[in-house]
Amino acid sequence: MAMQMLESAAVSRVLVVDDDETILELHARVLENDGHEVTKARNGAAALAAVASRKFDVVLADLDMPQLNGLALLKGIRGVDLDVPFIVITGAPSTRTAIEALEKGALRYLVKPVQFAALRKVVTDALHLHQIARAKRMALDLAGGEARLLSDASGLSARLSSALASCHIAFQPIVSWSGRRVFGYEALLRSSEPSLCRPDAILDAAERLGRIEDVGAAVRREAAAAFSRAEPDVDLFVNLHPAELQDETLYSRDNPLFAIARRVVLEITERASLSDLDNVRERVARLRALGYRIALDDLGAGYAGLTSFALLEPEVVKLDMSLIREVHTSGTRMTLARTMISMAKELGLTTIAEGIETSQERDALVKMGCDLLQGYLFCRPGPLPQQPTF
Ligand code: G
Ligand code: MN
Repeated sequence: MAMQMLESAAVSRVLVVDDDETILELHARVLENDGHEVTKARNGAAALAAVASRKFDVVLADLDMPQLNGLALLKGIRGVDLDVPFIVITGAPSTRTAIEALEKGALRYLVKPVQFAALRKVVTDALHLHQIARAKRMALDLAGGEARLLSDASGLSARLSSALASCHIAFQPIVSWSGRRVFGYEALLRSSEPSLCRPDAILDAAERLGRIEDVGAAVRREAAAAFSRAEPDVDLFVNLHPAELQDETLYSRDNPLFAIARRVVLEITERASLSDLDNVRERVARLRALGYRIALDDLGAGYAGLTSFALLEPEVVKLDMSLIREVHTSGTRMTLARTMISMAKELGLTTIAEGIETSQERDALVKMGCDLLQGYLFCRPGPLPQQPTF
């Protein structure tokens, strides 16, 4: 997208969608008289086809249409264009769907019969806002904030669906240093959707959309399928977002991980709060009864206090890589890591140190009594089978 294109709002292409032929012609005529280039679509499917073949500056769509209604159309359009302003026209202004359309990313809604002056003003305003949206995107592009490039809920939702459809699992070995062998693998979510390829971006989107359960289901499905290529005696470590504890399918025998539950350690991060979830202890007990073990992930990087220990009673703790980095030269980190490792041992917990990048970090941790190690020094996350270097 060239910068010059931003400055000229001269040629404006408007897509008008309505199943009512009379209104369609009327609205198109009004906008054409204002100099806009208008494309007419008589239903949602025709509108989607139009959007797929060319760019528009504004979409004006009826909300109540048979088959593909205005809301579904908005969602479809966000799959190909994240920024085009979408204006809905409704015959029933107070309906839930009109409000929902705004929540999903529609810019405005107009009530039938639409006053021509109002129609012309809304479209002109939308054209200006479209220029701003495009400029913002370029600015964000320059700044490199990929997660923020996603705009409204419909755009984000379309990208999340695409990310989950194209997701796969990368496996990173957790090694036993004394045994020079693989102890287990952490399953890490990856996706080929460019705007959402890192797990934190995917989770951020899923949190905003209330779709954490979709992410969990995809991870379990892909991890269980790919783990069949692992050695028979190693464990599988799977990250679990705390909100997934509310998802009944997690406890089901249809959970793809259920068949290997005794080999599965569910990692729950200390970074997210457990306090707004109900019955955490009871839910964790149900998971244990099914054979799963629990690891407290990112220890040392999340909430202070002992709530997570109290609620989860983990079998395993994973020291966050912020503590591991340069642990051999930083007196503070060394003291903290040593304390955590030896206290965990006293409590009968298994400790894993993650994010190890250098042999000095490795040697310092081994000396402190931590035998289970994970990090780029041994192996990058990737497809199975994996061959760490010792
Ligand atoms: O929060 P959690 O511990 O699940 O995150 C693990 C993440 O850390 C993964 O995305 C993985 O790719 C990354 N990772 C694994 N090993 C290393 C490492 O040695 N150094 C760094 N910087 N990142 C790592
Ligand atoms: Mn983890």
